Amino acid sequence: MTTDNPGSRRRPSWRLVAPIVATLALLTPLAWTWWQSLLPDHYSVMEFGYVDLGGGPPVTHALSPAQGRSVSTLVADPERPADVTYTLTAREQSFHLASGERTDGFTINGNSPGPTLRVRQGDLVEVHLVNASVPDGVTLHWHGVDVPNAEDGVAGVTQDAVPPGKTFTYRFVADHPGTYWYHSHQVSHQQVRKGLFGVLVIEPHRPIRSDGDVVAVSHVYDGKATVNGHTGAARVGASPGGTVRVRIINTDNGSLSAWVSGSSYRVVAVDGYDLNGPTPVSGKAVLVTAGGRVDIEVTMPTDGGGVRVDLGGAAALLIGDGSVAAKPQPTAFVDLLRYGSPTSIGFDPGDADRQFRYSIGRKPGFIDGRPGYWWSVNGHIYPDAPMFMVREGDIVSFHIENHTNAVHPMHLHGHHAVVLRRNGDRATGSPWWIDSLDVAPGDSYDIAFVADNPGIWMDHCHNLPHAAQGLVAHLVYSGIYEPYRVGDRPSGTNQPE
Ligand SMILES: [Cu+2]
Repeated sequence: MTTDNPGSRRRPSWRLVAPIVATLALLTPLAWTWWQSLLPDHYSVMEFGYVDLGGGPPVTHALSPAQGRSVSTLVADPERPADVTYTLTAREQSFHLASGERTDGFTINGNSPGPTLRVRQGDLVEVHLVNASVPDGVTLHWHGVDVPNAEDGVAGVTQDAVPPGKTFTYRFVADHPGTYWYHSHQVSHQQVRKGLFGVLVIEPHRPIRSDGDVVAVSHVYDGKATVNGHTGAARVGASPGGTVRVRIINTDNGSLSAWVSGSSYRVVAVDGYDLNGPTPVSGKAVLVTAGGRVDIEVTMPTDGGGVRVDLGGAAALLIGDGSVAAKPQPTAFVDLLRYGSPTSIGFDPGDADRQFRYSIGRKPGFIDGRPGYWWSVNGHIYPDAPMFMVREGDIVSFHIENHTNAVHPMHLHGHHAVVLRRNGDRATGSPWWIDSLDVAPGDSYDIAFVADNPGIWMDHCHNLPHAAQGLVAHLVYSGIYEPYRVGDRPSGTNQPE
C-alpha cells in the first residue's frame, strides 16, 4: 500500500470488499429464501401460497371468520339420527397380524387392519373415534367418500388431531355405494404405514348380483406384504360356478399390480364408481393406485377349481376350496382409458369455468429452513403452493403433469373427477372416475369435476412421504374460512402428512 496516491489506497480495499460484496450478493438471496421458508409455530393453509383462479372470475379468499363460513359448519344434518354407529379405538401397541407375526405399530379396536365397516347406501353413519394411546394424536379420513368438509379428518385443515384420552365423532351420509377406506390423516406417513386404517364398504340399495363379496386389502407391515392382514395367501370360500366381487384396496405408498389365475375377470369398479360395460380380461394385470381401489369380478370354475388373485406377487387371495396354479405376473395391463363403453358423465368438461394446471417438478430450496431438492407444484415449493380457488357449481378441469422420475398417486379429497385425456389421448372407454390417480414419470392427465362440495380440500400425493416432503396443495371454495391451524396447538400438534 502507498501513501502518495489516494486512489491506490482505495483499490486494495476494494479488492477486499469486492469478494465480500459478491458473497453477500450470493448469500443474501439465499438467506432470504431460507428465512422465507421458515414456518411459524402454527399457520392456516389459507395464509400460505398464492391464489390461482384457473382463469375464472374472482372469489372471496376468506381469511377471517367475518369473511366466510367456517369449515367446522360444513356437516351432515345435525338433526338426523344415525342409522349406524361405530366406535373405533386407536392404540399404539405391539400386535399380531392375522397370520400370527408380531409387529409394532397402531391398531383400531385391537387389530390392523381395523374393522371392515359395511353400511347401506343412504345410511347416516356415525363413528366415534377414541384415541386410547397414540401420542401424536389421530384423525380419521374417509378416503374416497365425498363427505361434508368438517368430516374429512385432516388434522390442521378440517379438525384438530385427537389427543390421547379424547374422542371425536364423524357423521356423514353414505350416499355413493362402493369400496372405500379410512385412515389417520395425522402424521399419516407414519400412522398409515404402521397400521392405522380399515375398510369401508357402502353396499347399494339394490344388492349386487353376485354370489360372494370379499375385501382384499393390501398392506406392507414392516416389510411384510399382507392381504387382509395375512402374509402369503389368505383363503375365502366360494361355490363352484358363482361370481365373486373382490374389492382390492391399496393402502401402501406405491402402485399395486393385481392379476387373476384360474378365471378371467372383469374390472367392475374403480375408486368406488362402477365402470360401464366392463368386458372379460385375461392375460393382463390391473394397476391399483396407492390409496385407490379396484373391484374385480371373477367367476368360479364349475369343476371345483379355485381362483387366485395375486396382489403384487408376495400376497394373494385364494377363492374357493379348489387348487389353482399361480400364473406369473402378466406384462400387459388393463388400460382404463380404453376399457368398457362410454356413457354420459352428466356435465360438459369442455365448458369448464376454471382450468388449473398441477405440474409436479423438483427444485432445490428450503422447506422450514431445511435445504433439499424438494417437490414443486407449478414451480413453487411448499408452503408457497397454489390455492386452487373455485366457486360452488363451477365445472373444473385440471391438467396434471409429472416432470419427475417418481410415480405420484394424486389424491383429491371430497370429489371424484373423470379422466378425460392421458398424454393428449382422449378417453374412449367407460367414464373413469377417480379420487386417486397414478401419474407416471413424464405423463400428463386431464381430469374434470363439478365443484359441488364446499370446503377446503387437500389435493396431494398419496405416496405419503412425498406429501410429508411438501407435495400438497388445496382446493379452496370461495367464502370458506379455515379455523384450524397446522403446527402447534394447545391440545397438541397438527401435522396432516
Ligand atoms: Cu408423490
